[in-house]
Parts: sequence; structure tokens; C-alpha cells
Amino acid sequence: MKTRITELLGIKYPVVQGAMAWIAEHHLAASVSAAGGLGIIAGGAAPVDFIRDEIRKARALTDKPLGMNIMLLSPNADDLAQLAIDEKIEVLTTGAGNPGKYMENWKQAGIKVMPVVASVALAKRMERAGADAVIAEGMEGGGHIGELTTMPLVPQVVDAVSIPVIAAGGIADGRGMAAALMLGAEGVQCGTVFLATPECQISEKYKDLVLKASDIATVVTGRPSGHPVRALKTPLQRKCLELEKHVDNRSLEEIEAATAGSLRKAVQDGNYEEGTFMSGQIAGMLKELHPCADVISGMTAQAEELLKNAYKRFA
Ligand code: TUI
Repeated sequence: MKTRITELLGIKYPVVQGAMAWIAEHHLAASVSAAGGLGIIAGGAAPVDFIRDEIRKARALTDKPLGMNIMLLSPNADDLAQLAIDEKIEVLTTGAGNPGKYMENWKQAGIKVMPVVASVALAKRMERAGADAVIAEGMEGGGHIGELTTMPLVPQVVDAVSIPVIAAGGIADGRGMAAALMLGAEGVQCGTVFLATPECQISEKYKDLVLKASDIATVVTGRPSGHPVRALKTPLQRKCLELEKHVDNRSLEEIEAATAGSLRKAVQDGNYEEGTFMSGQIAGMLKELHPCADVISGMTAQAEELLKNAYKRFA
């Protein structure tokens, strides 16, 4: 399948792996890139030396293009922005903010830049700032999210910009991919589906929770603090929802104390009581593990088949 995204990134399939903090490390990213998608190393809030090491380990596993993500709420964002240049990362994605102040340096370094946007306004601003593509992410996705769902967000962004658009949020198979392409997207970014792969290095408990999740297994917490996050409804999320019923300084402080470091507790320790198990709404579609290569080629083949034969179903 050829789109402006496969051409821009030099990849076989228009499938980008979402940057999941603590999760998207070198095994996962290298597997996705080697399989013909675009693997992304998540910068998260990790130390620069750690991420440099992750990039180099991924490079040792594949010579295909590799991406990195900068989470703009991270105190390390400035240092990671420079690291991407120093390590000659081919593609940068950004999340949870406006990367405008970095764009010129990244463009000068020849990096392809694809900011995640959750609104038309930011998509237009990013196009003006020189972005090569935008990733329009709906709130069906896991982790930090915006307000709009994928279905209304993607076509509105497609209409507002001339650069290619990648759809994200709620896409896990060829049906979702075909739908995204019909909305005008030229690629998809998927996060949650890659949790259910053998290459993903998260705790067994995390994988188990994702595989057992139902359609209504996720909740959004963090709205009062301005950083809404979608995650599986586990004890910590229930506690946060309870505390959010009466928002004051004390409850906000209690939420902050309970959630600090909670993603790491989910990813590394599988701590069910204290972890935040970030996940998108498509977790309910995942029943077993599949290798990254099968996920990527399978979803693209299914999308192609659906698009090719769609007219027959309604004739
Ligand atoms: O960034 C993500 N997903 C994330 S980041 C993350 S780590 C974290 N942990 C705890 C609290 C907060 C973050 C986990 N998941 N996705 C990309 C994304 N970006 N989704 C939505 C946005 C977004 C939202 C508003 C981007 C820009 C924006 O507006 C910025 C502006 O200035 O208009």
C-alpha cells in the first residue's frame, strides 16, 4: 500500500507504532520498523542517557527508519529535542503539547516531524511551522488524550491541512484502518494493539489485563488537573474517580501522590493495586498475542481487501 506517508517515511506499510512512555523501548520499536512499519522509541520522562542507549540498541537490531517521540510535558523535553538531532533520528513525533519552538532546529537537521494533534487549530499551526505530517489522535486512544473522537477529528484535520494526516485512536485492525483511509488519512498510528505482541516488554499482568479487557474496560481520569488519561479501570483509577468527585487542593494533591510513578509500576512491576495500566478502548478487541509483523501486514492486507471489495457488499 502506497500513500504519501509510506513515501515520506520510506516504509512498506503506513502503520506507525504509538509512542507509549515506559513501554515503547528498543525491542518493540525495532520489531515494528523491521516489519515494515515505523517503530518509535518513547522519550517519556526518561533520562537522556537512557534514551540514547535505547536508540542505539534499536539501531543494532534494524537498519530501517526509526522514530522517537517527545512528550512535551516532560521536564526533559529540551534535552531530548537535541538528542534526536545528535542521534540522527529519521522521524520525530510529539505529544501532549505544541512543539513549535523546536521545529526550526529539527527541520534544519533534516528530521521528518509529525506532531500529534487533538484539534484542527493545532494541526494548522503545525503545518505553518513546517510539520511534514500530523497525527490526528482521537480520545478512544490510551494515555493522555484530547476531547474529540477519531471519527470527527480526522476528516476535519484532513480538510484543514495539505500535509498528510495519520489517524490514531481506536484503530486495531484492517476495518479501523480502512475506515481511517476513507476519512482521508494516509496512515494509521496504533498503540494498544502493540501491547498484545510477544515483542512488547511490559509485565505479564499488564498483558493479561489488556487481553481480558472488555469494550467498556477503560476510564478517563485526570480531567480536573487538565491532563486527562485513559487507562484500564483498576483500583487506582477507581480511587482517582472517587477523589475527582470533590475537587479541592487536598484531593488534587492526593491524586498527584497516588499517580506519581504509577505507569512504571504497571509496566515494570505489574502492580495491580497501584499501577496505571494505560490502554485505548480497542483493548476489548484483543484476545491473544500476535507478533508485530503479523499485526502490521495483517491489518494492511485486511484494509486493502475491504477497500477493494467494498462496493460488492452494497451492490
Ligand atoms: O501524548 C500522548 N499520550 C500520552 S503522553 C503520556 S505520559 C503522561 N502521563 C501522565 C500524564 C500525562 C501524560 C501518556 N500518554 N498522546 C498524544 C496526544 N497529544 N494526545 C493528545 C495530545 C494533545 C493534546 C492537546 C496535543 C496537543 C494539545 O494541545 C496543545 C496546544 O497547545 O494546543
